[in-house]
Amino acid sequence: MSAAKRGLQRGLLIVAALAALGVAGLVAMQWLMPHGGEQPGSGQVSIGGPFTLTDQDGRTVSDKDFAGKLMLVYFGFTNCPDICPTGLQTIAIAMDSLGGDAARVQPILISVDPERDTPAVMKDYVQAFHERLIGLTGTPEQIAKVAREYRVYYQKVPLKESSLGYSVDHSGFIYLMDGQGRYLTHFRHDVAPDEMAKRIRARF
Ligand SMILES: [Cu+2]
Repeated sequence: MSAAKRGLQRGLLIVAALAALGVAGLVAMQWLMPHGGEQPGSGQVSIGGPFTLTDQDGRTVSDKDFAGKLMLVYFGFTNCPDICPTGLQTIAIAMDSLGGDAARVQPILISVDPERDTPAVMKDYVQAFHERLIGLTGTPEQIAKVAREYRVYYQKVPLKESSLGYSVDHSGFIYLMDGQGRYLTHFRHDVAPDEMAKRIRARF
């Protein structure tokens, strides 16, 4: 094989490898950062889906129970040190600033730590943030299913030095879904409350 041909072949291999990396990167980005999928059915990765879980009073609830309301869906867990409290505080302030229109929005916390977050534990927790906040938990399988639908990453992490035993790493987006449970937009957990309220209002 001539040196020129070998050079060309190596060049093609590098191009192919870069293309593969690019595709893998895009897939990873879509998984971790569900950006741009503003219009349902636009060909973007779909976010959300039906769920059946247990609320903080032990009742079985499904996405259908919230039909007609905008759902503000956040995944977290009650032992979360800072990310969840920040996000939930923001949701609470945004809800209050919506005034009477807050009735058109259902904020929901879904636990990514179903082993520890029983309905009773969830009840104490959600009540501390807002009277309208609903806390949902379920079997590990139910939680895995809804997390998959919402493209939420979560992973147990052992904590050697803590009596808690483990923590749960999780992605921190807050999803806004329409009255039929379809994805509208999402917020970072550190979004300003007035920004959140403004963007919710724009969807009424
Ligand atoms: Cu958290």
